[in-house]
Amino acid sequence: MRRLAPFALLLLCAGLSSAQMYRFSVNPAESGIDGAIEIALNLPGTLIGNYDAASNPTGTRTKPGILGTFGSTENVAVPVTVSGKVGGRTAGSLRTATSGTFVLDFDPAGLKVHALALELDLLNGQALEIPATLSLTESGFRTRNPTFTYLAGTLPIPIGTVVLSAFTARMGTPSQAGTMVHVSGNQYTYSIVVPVQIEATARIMGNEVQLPAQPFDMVLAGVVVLDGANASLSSQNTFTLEETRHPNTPVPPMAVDLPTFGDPAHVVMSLTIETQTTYFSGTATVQATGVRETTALVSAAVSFGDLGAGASTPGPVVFEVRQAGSLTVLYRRSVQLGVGGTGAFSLPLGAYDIALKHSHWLRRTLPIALGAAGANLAFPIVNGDVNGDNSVNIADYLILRAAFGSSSGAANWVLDADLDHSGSVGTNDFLILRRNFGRSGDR
Ligand SMILES: [Ca+2]
Ligand SMILES: [Ca+2]
Repeated sequence: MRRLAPFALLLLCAGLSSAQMYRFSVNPAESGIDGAIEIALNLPGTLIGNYDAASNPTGTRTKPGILGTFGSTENVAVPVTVSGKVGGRTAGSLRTATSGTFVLDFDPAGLKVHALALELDLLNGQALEIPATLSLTESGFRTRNPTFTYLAGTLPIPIGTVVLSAFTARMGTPSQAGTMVHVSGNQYTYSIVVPVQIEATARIMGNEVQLPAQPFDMVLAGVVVLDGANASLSSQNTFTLEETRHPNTPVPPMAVDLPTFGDPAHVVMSLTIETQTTYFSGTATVQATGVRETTALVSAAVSFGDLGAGASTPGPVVFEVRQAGSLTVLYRRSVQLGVGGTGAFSLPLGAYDIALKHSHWLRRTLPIALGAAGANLAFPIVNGDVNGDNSVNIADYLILRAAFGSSSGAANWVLDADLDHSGSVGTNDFLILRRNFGRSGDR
């Protein structure tokens, strides 16, 4: 067996050396979205006059109800609901240029492609004005400075347009492998699904509102030419996203002027995004050029602390590749470890911190300076973090205690309380937790 080892290693290297990693830059002149976006929102909350006895004594005051007294310093919050739509569903109403970068790792021999990083500015630095209609539903209230009575009902908020000031797609979790098909020469067709978070910031009447991130499976599919040091890639696909979420995210207080018969009433709204329905549809076109990265192999040996002797290797595990000395994640590599907890992945040469946090083990973060010769990393990881918050403490103990004696299928079974992967939660799991009690993982 020993004599086979160098040969096996050679095969491993041969297999991996066919990987070709390119960093692509999107050409905004030829890339963009042609489609439509509509964000429908329902935001319950309150409004209150901007009066302040000390700093704004002549400000607007508010009080719920249309009858009764209104003291000379009274300023009472009024329950309201703001609802409406930003944008619309007319095809072609959204036309944007896209810029950004992404890294793809091609394996022309295995006909597989992985996405390592993706960061797109879907507006290419331009703010986008989108028509918006918002209305305010209330059950009757009065104002002073100016004096006005709003009868129960719905009134339009004079908002005009919303400015989409940021609209980005950023890769989150690692992508599954995509596919490649050889066409001719160094030309391939390819297709890969990249899980991204879409983030949007809207400026509504001068107030910046960060909308809750929307997960989206972005498809890159088209033709790629891998030409040694350089690559060129095209992608075109149609997509439709329609999803309703209930983020219950509070919005920072917004100053709004409400119409009266005379001067407007100056109020501050405190709202929560209760319901957000996003419709995003169209054709996305990407033209990008790539520069080949010089890569080397990172070999990792993960020792899962206190894993039972008969248990199989957990995984796949996700290595977070961070900028050296920072928490900024550059890549996430999902690796199915072999027997004994070893695995390998390629990275561009450079300095990084590599972090591993797997289920109920604590995070371990190791610095590497990756040169052409590659690097070997040993990850001994500490067991006992039942709830996955990167510390072993009383919270983990309480979950383990509630699951004590259970096995898979039982009502009180908790998978991550089975610290030794024996199939049940028992004394040995308790001893592991006790031994590591009080420990925390790396950042
Ligand atoms: Ca914990
Ligand atoms: Ca167990």
